Amino acid sequence: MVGLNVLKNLALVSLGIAIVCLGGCTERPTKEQLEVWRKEASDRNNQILAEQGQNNQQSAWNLVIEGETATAKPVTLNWQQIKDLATDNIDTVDANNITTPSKVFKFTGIQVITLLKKFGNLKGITEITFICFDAYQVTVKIEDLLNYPIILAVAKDGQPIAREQGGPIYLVFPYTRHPQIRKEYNEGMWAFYVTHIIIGTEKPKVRVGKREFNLNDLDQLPQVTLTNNVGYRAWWPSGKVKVHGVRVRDVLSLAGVELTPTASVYVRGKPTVYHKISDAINLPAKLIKDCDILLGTRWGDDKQPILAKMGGPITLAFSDNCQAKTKQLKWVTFVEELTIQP
Ligand SMILES: Nc1nc2c(c(=O)[nH]1)N[C@H]1C(S)=C(S)[C@@H](COP(=O)(O)O)O[C@H]1N2
Ligand SMILES: [Mo]
Repeated sequence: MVGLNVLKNLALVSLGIAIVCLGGCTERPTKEQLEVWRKEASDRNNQILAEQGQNNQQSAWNLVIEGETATAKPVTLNWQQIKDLATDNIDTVDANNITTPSKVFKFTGIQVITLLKKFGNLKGITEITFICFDAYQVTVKIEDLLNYPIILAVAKDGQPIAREQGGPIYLVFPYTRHPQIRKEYNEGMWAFYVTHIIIGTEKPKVRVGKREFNLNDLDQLPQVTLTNNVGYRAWWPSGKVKVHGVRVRDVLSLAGVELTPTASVYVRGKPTVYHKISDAINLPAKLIKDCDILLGTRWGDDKQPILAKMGGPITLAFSDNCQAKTKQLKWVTFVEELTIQP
């Protein structure tokens, strides 16, 4: 899976080169230019491979617990702390084991409800969202976490869980003992490489340099609505939806940032993948100037908050007015910060 991502990214790098010249180039690139591009692609490739190496280190894995009612600061558990808490066992089939679907494994991990009670406050909360390394996310009802031993597993039959089997932290549902939960939680809910647990939905907040803006601050800026298909897989209704929010351009002005023509803005969301150079969403100054790129804060006709199960409270959204230029870019979930690259 990770290997495939690398290939996809590499493919995009070379595609990028091709696309640049399809419509726009009047002259063919020089040999020197081609060599520069080749070197850029190769450097980037090496960087991606180095990062993959780091990410595969189970001992470097953290689990963050935060949200609406989490303790004042997010809790970050390191691998040792996670292992010390992993004392719950459940015997179940593995929904993603296609070759031997009825084989029962012993999964060892931490019951989610135990973690939540220890590090959070569940008052008024109905849902918990799990964010994965690759920006995949799933949401589970508190009620079900209370009724069934749903665990974050770190071992399978006594062995660490391999990355391609969902490790190092894999969300496991007790299918064998409670087959009825299959209906609500299918194999797609078995989240691989979990990195964050979000209790309810956080309050909207975005940092730009030393400034931090809350929803009230963002609401002072011109409000924009776009109607579009959502650029990622999560709970959203299918088809076109309204996303309301503010332009990245206006948020930068509010922070007093003036972009030079060669600058770009890196949109940092919670999922780890957006912190990796290979998948980081980096918006060139020209794109920010020419296109409506939004920090979405509400959605739908009645301007509902964007819940965690939808990647909220703040999500990056591209308007159709720049479709050709932004088609390759992913919407970013759980946006927390804009950083400027001069
Ligand atoms: N982190 C992460 N977990 C995930 C997914 C994913 O893309 N990322 N896909 C889900 C889905 S839809 C299924 S069917 C199973 C198996 O996904 P795979 O076929 O992409 O391996 O994992 C689930 N868990
Ligand atoms: Mo799936």
